[in-house]
Amino acid sequence: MSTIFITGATSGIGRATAEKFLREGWNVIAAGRRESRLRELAETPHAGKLLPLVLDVCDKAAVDAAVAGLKPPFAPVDVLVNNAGLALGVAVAQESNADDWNTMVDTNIKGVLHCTHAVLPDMVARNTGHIVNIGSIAGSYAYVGGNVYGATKAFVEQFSRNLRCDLHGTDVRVTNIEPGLLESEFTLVRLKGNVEGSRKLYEDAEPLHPEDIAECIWWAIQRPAHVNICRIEVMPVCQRNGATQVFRKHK
Ligand code: NDP
Ligand code: 8X3
Repeated sequence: MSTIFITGATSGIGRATAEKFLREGWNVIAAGRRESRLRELAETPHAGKLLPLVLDVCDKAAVDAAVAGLKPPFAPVDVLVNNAGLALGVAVAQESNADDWNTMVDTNIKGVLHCTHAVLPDMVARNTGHIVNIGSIAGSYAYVGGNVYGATKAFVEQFSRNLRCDLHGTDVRVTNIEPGLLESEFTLVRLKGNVEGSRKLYEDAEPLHPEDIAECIWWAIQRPAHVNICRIEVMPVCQRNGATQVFRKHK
């Protein structure tokens, strides 16, 4: 395997993964909407094997055209990392913004579908390949304000399971990695630019770093060809799952 297509490579986990695979000598297709960030990535060491790709994963026609237009050494795609994603807002469902819900569905669900649909037939035809999805612990554990974000990540896990069923009998592998608290631009995006709010979430804690997940991706891909790592749940030591909540009426 030598060519990896990473969505959301302009920041956080995606960028750390692009840098890791560039260091390891892979051909890296780094996709994201912010061209300036892709230019920055192109200036990092080992960037000789980088193909920066301005791409919105919500745009199916653009995804199809981008994949169809790939040429060696950036084709065929050996590994797809469906990492692009976001949470928007922390409001409870009954007070949420419907546009935010739609954007999360379009990005975290439809974006994963568009990219997977574009690369999968060729992987099956070559009988090799690896789809790595980035889910979240929010797909398994409910929390207040997690409503649609968590539900999109539950979709990612079930889609990963169903993909493995459909691919049974081929050598194409599917892995879902589910991080917990991780410091990146994720919270800045979720809080719509509230720098102080983002800082507070990570304050006095030791969250995961994007590089921790890049290492998980690398490890899952490097297993022998007969081994499929199905699911990896990763949390920082400072984070634990809460118990179910009991709301008590104040008398
Ligand atoms: P960042 O905000 O740092 O990175 C998100 C990336 O997604 C950016 O590169 C952004 O690029 C890209 N992106 C967003 N929307 C689109 C789009 N429509 N088309 C293409 N790219 C898009 O966050 P993280 O690195 O933390 O998040 C990466 C993934 O990890 C997400 O799926 C997130 O849900 C998941 N995750 C994050 C956790 C955390 O605590 N941080 C924990 C668990 C999972 P651009 O804006 O340039 O398009
Ligand atoms: C991000 C993790 O717990 O903030 O996927 O939803 S959490």
